[in-house]
Amino acid sequence: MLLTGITGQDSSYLAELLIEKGCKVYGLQRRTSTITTERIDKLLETGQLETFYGDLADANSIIRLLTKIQPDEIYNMGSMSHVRVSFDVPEYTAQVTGIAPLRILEGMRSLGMACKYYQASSSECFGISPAPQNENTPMLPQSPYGIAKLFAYFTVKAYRKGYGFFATNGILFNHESPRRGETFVTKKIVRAAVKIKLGKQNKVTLGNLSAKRDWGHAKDYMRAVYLIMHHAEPDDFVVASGIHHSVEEFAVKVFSQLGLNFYDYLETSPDYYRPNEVPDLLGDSTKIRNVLGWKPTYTFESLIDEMVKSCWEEESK
Ligand code: NAP
Ligand code: F7E
Repeated sequence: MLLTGITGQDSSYLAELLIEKGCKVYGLQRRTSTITTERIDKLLETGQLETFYGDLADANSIIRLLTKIQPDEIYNMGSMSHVRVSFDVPEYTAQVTGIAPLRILEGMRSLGMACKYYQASSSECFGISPAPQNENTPMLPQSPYGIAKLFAYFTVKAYRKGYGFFATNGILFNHESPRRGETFVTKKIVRAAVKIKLGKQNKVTLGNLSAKRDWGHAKDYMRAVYLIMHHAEPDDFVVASGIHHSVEEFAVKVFSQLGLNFYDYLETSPDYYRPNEVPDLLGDSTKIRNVLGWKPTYTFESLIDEMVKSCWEEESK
């Protein structure tokens, strides 16, 4: 198995799941000036996960890795995954999030590889399409990130239809965990609330509080990814909880869990608004529930509970 984005939130859970199932996992890791393997250090120690340097922007490094590993399955989890930042680096986002999947699929085609391919597609592609969104909802992306993911999504469909590839899309709605990157809104709010409670921080500065998101847990969503890749047919599936909340509701809940009034600590800044916002993402995951029998085990409340507890342990050490 080859996972790109091996140092990210999702790949860390997916690698754990694949290793539990007895697979040997290889990861593509990019070079960074600081160490980024915190989420996978335990797996690296076991020897069941091995990483190689490469970059999604570098076709030769991808081809070399495909040739060396000859994977049965490729999970393309790597990307420039921050929607707000994609407005600052749109061309880079197009390269890494949009064109890299094409690089991998073309690599497979050139090398005559018959391996399965999973593409980490995103609900951000639905953009301003009215909620709820499912596999048949028109995609109207609003950000360079969403547009890049749209390119990748349709590339996968074209390679499946045109060349008979076992190429799949998981259209995942927002999924979080204690391992979520620090600059995504859920983790930012949890970290701030915990630090405020411990007297280490005075306020939290946020952008648009009215946007609604359908938040689930990354662990549940990686089970869905596994099921998608082990279904008899390659297909596309929406993965979502089916419940949405506003950013404000999320923050009020986190702060009140710690006995704090969110509004006493809130500051807003235009820095955290986006040129275009996606106002309401709410997934209809009927297809994956019926066809693959997937359902989430975490609720909105248990997700928050786990994130707050884990952050509290880290901050109160
Ligand atoms: P993440 O934590 O931000 O991880 C992204 C990974 O991609 C990191 O390992 C990162 O490496 C790597 N990466 C970035 N640029 C790269 C490059 N040029 N070459 C090689 N690797 C590169 O994201 P995630 O939450 O795990 O999400 C996994 C995938 O699902 C992403 O494709 C994301 O766009 C997509 N997705 C996420 C969600 C969600 O809610 N989490 C929802 C839908 C779709 P560094 O550690 O070095 O930065
Ligand atoms: O923003 C609002 C912001 O950055 C959620 C990625 O995993 O999910 C994620 O993208 C909402 C937006 O996630 C702040 O305007 C307010 O409406 O946590 P986020 P996202 O943009 O939905 C999709 C499905 C992906 O595919 C992506 O990879 O929260 N918001 N104030 C804020 N957002 C951030 N980051 N920071 C704020 O201060």
